[in-house]
Amino acid sequence: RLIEKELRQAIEENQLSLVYQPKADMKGQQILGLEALVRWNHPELGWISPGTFIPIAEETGLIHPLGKWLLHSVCVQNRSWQEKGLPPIPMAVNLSPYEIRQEKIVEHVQEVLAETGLEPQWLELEITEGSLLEDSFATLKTLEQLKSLGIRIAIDDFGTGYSSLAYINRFPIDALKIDKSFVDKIVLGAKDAKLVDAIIGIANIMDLTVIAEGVEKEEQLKLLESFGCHQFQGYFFSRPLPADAMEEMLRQHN
Ligand code: G
Ligand code: G
Ligand code: MN
Ligand code: NA
Repeated sequence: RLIEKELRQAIEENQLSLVYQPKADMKGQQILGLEALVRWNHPELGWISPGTFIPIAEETGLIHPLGKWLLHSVCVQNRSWQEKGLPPIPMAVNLSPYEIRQEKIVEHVQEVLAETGLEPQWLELEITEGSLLEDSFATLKTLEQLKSLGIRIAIDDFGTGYSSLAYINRFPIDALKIDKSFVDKIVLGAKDAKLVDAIIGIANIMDLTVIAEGVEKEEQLKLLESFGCHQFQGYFFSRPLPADAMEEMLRQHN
């Protein structure tokens, strides 16, 4: 397929770039982490959304070289900001379920950490709730090995799948990210708000960091704060930004 060839070329010819979205404390004063998100600027077609090309990368196996490039780039960027004297913060990379199921993933992460010299505590992997469902024994073993490298693991999009609290107990998780679709529905008194309140309560008991995604309004933030949520991401604080703009923001906030 044409798009497959183009994507292969994009990976080789550096048409892919990264943007970074901050995770802030509930007062919106401090940046406590970043999530890296991939972007593709095609020379003729312009910007292509990861929602379009990630599934193609997954189908064609290109997700593996793409994922390796992503991990490497994020670790290099984080290392570079630390060397410039910015306060160290964890940076998260989204891991496709296809990457978790690949046997060599632990080796790859280990290699990238060694190559870049980034301390593992500053790398976080976001995995979707859905990827815990399939072949969950193998996934459990992989996550345990990744965890033993010293990196952080977050469950992404929590609330879109089975939202099983059993995952929290079973898998070596540091953080839970409450999906935007949930955040959108929380208004005072709504049933969904009560559910989010309860999830945050349990996550707190389990000593997990809870991060709300896609926060766009102050009312959502206030409600989430009252539920005991720790951090948030969303346009209300900042859109994802290219590295130079993100660096500027880090200097101002931290
Ligand atoms: O950044 P944006 O909202 O356009 O992303 C759309 C979708 O693509 C989201 O589901 C997001 O998780 C996914 N995505 C964005 N960047 C990456 C990435 O670097 N790796 C993977 N596997 N998925 C990504
Ligand atoms: O699947 P994942 O959670 O990794 O995807 C995150 C996506 O959500 C990113 O593509 C990012 O651009 C998008 N996003 C982040 N904050 C907001 C927000 O406040 N509103 C909307 N509509 N999208 C957001
Ligand atoms: Mn994510
Ligand atoms: Na999400």
